[in-house]
Amino acid sequence: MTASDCQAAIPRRDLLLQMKRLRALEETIAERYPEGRMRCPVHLSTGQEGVSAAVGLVLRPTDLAVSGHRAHTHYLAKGGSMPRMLAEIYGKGTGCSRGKGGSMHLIDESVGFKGSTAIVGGTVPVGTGLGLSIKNRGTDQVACVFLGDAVVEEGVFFESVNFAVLHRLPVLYVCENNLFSVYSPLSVRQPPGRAIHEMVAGLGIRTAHGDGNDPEFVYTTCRGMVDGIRAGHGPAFVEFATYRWREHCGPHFDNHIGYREEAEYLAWKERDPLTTYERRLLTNNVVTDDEVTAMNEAVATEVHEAFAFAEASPFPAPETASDDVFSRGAAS
Ligand SMILES: Cc1ncc(C[n+]2csc(CCOP(=O)(O)OP(=O)(O)O)c2C)c(N)n1
Repeated sequence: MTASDCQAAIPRRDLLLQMKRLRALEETIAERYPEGRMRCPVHLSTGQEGVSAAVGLVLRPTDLAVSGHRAHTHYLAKGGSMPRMLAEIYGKGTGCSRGKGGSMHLIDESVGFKGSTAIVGGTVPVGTGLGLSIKNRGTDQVACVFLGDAVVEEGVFFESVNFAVLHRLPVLYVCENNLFSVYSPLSVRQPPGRAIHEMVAGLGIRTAHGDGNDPEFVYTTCRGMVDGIRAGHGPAFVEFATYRWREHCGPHFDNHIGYREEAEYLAWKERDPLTTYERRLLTNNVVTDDEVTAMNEAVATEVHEAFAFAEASPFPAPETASDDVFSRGAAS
């Protein structure tokens, strides 16, 4: 494949459309959260959509993925159902986890989204194990592990990546470095001058890094890594710089509380992955104004219908409270 073939293969309109879907959904959740009907904590990804949209378009429907607490956009980008995700956040029985998981525990095996959990780093060994099962079954699937920068501060991350390298597992680790773990910047968590991708490269894994707000960069980087994984070259770790706009958990903005500067947020907002990419595609005549308008309308309708579905769905029946719930304990 020549460089120009590769350029031509970038699904530019899909990248834009997908980012619009993710943005509209997250922002509508933020807008409607105060209504009090979404009764679980929400960790929104507004500002970080470039990574999810691009990785989702690189992965195939048959590939597998896991994520953490900030999972909405990963789930949707992997092909998850917007109505069923919203129903989950509303605690309804039609939710993707039947109303028992909430925002942080999304799962949909029909699209290969094998789960998300609030335990930081908790799904890294799960995704690595998925890679082992793929290898044992001999398919050309890839297991994708979405993680935040704080995950590389968990011991299980290193054990898992070491195992993946040792066994050449088909795993893509996607690190969205948004600079913060809740209110703690990287500067109080890592020594000066340390780059996450450099530290992880020490484990012998192929790495790449760069601008997570440039969806084409994320797409081509991950495309190259995933092609290599499918060709049997073993796992890869990619780190993308990005920024969460809203508070760590919840629908509000919290720059005023002092853990980060308003100016830093505004600088990242200038580099909004969605509006900058839309401008770029318009300028380069990849899309027209009319097409953008049509996309906006389609997305608004999709989000509206997803909320209507979630609102209209019933809560799980009380007698199903113990269904699909597993616990370990002494047999009675
Ligand atoms: C094992 C564990 N330690 C601490 C927490 C509390 N906690 C929840 S989210 C979070 C920060 C995670 O940061 P990162 O992984 O970078 O993702 P981000 O929230 O920035 O998207 C922490 C420390 C937790 N849930 N699990």
